[in-house]
Amino acid sequence: MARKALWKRSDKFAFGAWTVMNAGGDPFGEATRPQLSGPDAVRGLGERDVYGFEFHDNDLVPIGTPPRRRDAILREVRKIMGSTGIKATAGTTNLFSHRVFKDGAFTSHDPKVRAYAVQKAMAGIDLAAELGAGVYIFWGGREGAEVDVAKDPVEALKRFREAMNFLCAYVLDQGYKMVFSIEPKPNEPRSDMYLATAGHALAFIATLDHPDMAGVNPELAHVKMAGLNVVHEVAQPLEAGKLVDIHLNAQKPLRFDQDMSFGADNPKEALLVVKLLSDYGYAGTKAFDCHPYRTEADPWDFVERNMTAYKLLEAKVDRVNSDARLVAMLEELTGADDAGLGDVLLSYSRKNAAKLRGMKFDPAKLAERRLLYERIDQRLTEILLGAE
Ligand code: GCO
Ligand code: MN
Repeated sequence: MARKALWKRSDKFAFGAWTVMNAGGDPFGEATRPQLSGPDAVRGLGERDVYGFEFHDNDLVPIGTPPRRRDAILREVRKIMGSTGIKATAGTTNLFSHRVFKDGAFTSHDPKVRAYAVQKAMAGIDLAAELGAGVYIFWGGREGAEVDVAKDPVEALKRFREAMNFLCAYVLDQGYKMVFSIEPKPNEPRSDMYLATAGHALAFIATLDHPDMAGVNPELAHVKMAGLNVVHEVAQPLEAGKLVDIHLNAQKPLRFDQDMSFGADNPKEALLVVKLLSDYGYAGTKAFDCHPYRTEADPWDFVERNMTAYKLLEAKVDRVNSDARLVAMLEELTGADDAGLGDVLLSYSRKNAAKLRGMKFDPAKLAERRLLYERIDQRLTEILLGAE
């Protein structure tokens, strides 16, 4: 891309190393571009002023790597981090590729598989700590079912919780500065997965031994696969103080996991996600989890377009927030006259309840208030399309 880069490291963009390591293979066809190694992926991202990378244990250290080779890979990655300035922002465990996890990892029926999964996660956590990653992601890729009669979902959640509790205690015991992040997904690769949305994950986190140690990284494409609202999916953990990371991408609703670049499908929706993060001062990393089109020869245009899209949308958010017509319409909408209400709705007390009971309302009159949604939505569309 000839254009001057719009992003800076301080934007805190990250990419999964696996996004650029994706070589274009899909369930129907072979790879279409060369396979990058983990260190090469990190180097390529670092050279493009990306703030951070996220990684699975096996993106850097394949299963079965002897300890000396592992340490040599880590030295190489640290060197790349030093020379390019990129940081390791989040680690995670690959608990889905190996056939041992064909029926789940933490939720497998087989206690030996569960133990292997927890052992693998412990080693992944060590790796993440060694590289300085402050977030550790749990995406339950194989935690689900095709045959519900064969796996009790209550028991499965209990097993998931046992694993998370064990690993939280491990992190505390090691003295690592790390928070866990659950990444929800409704389906794919399993027919149905546990912890399908941010709401499921938040409810589950509240049941952990150390709920303060865990948050959520919603992924836009995941919730769209279920036909749900991406802005709401991000808002729920944000409002709960639990948004510890985010996976940005795009997806047409109700389809297979397309993992398209941020903004590629629905720019208005992408704009509203950026607006949410920016209006509420989200300070964590903004990670892109998608992959280049299979037709690409290398992943670098893909990397640049995702960050460029975010920055262009961010500039639009400033336009939206300072647009006099839009601001005036929103103020009219949200600044309803509450004279006489006082603090009656702020909290329950017998006094407030008595006051509320005695109030007179005229619902027909209240219903007369104009709600300029057509104009508001149109104004947003106009700003997005670059109209004056
Ligand atoms: C997917 C997921 C993964 C996870 C990754 C880290 O649908 O494949 O989004 O890419 O984000 O495994 O948890
Ligand atoms: Mn993801």
